Amino acid sequence: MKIFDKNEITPEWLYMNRRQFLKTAATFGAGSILAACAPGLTPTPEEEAMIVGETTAGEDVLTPYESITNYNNYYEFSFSKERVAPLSKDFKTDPWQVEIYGLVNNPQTLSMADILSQFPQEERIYRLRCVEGWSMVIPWVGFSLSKLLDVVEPAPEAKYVRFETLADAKQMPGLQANFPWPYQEGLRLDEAQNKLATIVTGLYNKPLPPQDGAPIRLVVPWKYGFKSAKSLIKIELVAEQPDTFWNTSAPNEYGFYANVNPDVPHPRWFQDTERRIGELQRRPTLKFNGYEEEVGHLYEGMDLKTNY
Ligand SMILES: Nc1nc2c(c(=O)[nH]1)N[C@H]1C(S)=C(S)[C@@H](COP(=O)(O)O)O[C@H]1N2
Ligand SMILES: [Mo]
Repeated sequence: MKIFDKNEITPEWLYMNRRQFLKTAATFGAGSILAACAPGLTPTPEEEAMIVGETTAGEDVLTPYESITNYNNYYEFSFSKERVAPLSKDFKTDPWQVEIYGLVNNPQTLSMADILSQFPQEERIYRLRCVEGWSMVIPWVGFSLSKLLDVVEPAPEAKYVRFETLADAKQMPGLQANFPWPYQEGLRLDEAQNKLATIVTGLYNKPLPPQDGAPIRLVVPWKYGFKSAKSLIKIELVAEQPDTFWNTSAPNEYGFYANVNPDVPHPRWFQDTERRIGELQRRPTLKFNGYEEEVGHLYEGMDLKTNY
């Protein structure tokens, strides 16, 4: 499967010394650096060891592949993070189609081959902050959701985007639990059009493994991890704020916006600090997960305590 195109390397990369890049990306995360991707730009095991060795609290370093792929929230498979990888290893991701429809002028049903050939894929290193209080730094491969929205041309009445993910009881033992399946998420249209909202197809320069949402998922780096819906099958443009899985399951605990916010505690735990996977000490949680510069304007004038 072709996921990368050598021609997609962004120019900054070409001039940046490889080690310097890895360090910079590791230190600043990537609101600032949308790292382009090319074969060979993923750290070698040796380089990875080096980066991990440089970890000091407060810095961002890439979370190892092993941790990203063995500590997963994916309730369709299991509620236990360690059980998701083994239970999903035979998950069938081919053939796969994503339907993009609703209040649009040009609806599309795209296969993975269509998506990979029509949208240039790039590496994007983002922090992922789960509402449970842990975080990772993940080198995703993907492209801005806005590119997909441009193709379908949202109609003027479209105000929100609804994301629906696969619910296949034959493959997903977790569906036996009494929850409002399928897993659904939503974004306001302008949030969905922000360039940080990413459609992800890969991880560490490899196709996305099942436990991380193969073959295609959403990643919204400034919101709690549950907004980043895995294994997408439908993207619908709608007029009203859509129901979401968590909002329906526990409305007082999970709001629609779910922006990372150290000042708004979850009813059952604080949100002002987090534990970066691989580190022992907690670190302060940053507003909008550190991406305020890129997304803060979307919420001007809104009370973020009531719109949690
Ligand atoms: N379909 C689906 N998507 C999902 C979830 C899920 O249970 N089902 N869990 C969410 C939560 S709570 C988090 S923290 C992230 C975890 O992504 P990761 O396992 O790739 O780190 O996926 C999100 N996307
Ligand atoms: Mo989460």
